[in-house]
Amino acid sequence: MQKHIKAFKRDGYTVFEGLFDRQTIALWKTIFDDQVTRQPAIERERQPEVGDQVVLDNLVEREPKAMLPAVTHPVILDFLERVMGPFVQMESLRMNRTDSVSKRDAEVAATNWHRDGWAMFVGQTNDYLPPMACNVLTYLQDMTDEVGPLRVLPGSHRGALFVPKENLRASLPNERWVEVKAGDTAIIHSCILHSGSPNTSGRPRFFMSRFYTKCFLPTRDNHNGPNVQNIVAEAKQRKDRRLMRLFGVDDLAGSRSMATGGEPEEILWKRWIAEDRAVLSGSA
Ligand SMILES: O=C(O)CCC(=O)C(=O)O
Repeated sequence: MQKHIKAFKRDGYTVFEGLFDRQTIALWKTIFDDQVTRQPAIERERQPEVGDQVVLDNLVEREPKAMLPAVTHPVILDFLERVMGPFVQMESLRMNRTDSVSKRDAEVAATNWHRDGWAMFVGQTNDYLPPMACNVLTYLQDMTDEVGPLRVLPGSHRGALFVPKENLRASLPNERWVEVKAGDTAIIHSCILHSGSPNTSGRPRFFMSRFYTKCFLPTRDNHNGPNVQNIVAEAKQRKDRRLMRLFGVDDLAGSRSMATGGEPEEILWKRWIAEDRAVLSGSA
């Protein structure tokens, strides 16, 4: 864990290898194919030069049994609590399918350099600041050059690096390609500059994104549906604060946010994480 935290603070991202197995990946693809026939996809502009995208959201509500484990994986949550404190909420769970384009049509190197939501304080300091949000990206196929790897600018979560409009689809000096295998999971600080790459593999390019924010921020996924509310009700019964918080229920967020006068945040975070664990095991 320590090596991931070090890499994340230094580079703005880290990769956990082999977090999800081939069977799970196959299940997610089946769910995508099924859900795409049942729910309207999020509207995306056509992008013939990088491949059209279909994006599905609200997937925990739609497929709770299969999707909850994708969101609650303990390695992911343990890591996020270390870098965000025990304030981790699932803001949205999205699956994305990008069509393949011919190499001739793929006129750009990058799909779009950007920072993710809640990229606060960029340009104000060169120091590392804890994220308000993290994007957890699991790719559903090996990310070869043809499939179109995730590109990142390591270190751009600190400092004042901005990409001029004319370069938003260019290959940039200092970019790094995150070459992961199916089931590997990249966790990125929402302030890091990153982009996908066009898919020229001849097959669809799939990834799952879970966007986690501090639990007092608004969400794009709707957590008020019956399935998510059942998860919350069961979590309340078990006093599983971490699970309740994932869907925005945290009675302690207010008082904890006001307790930072006496000790550095990270020390308080460790204590609160231990408190939450003790409450959970005490309720067994
Ligand atoms: O397509 C990718 O690999 C990157 C996805 C991305 O940029 C995002 O989810 O914000």
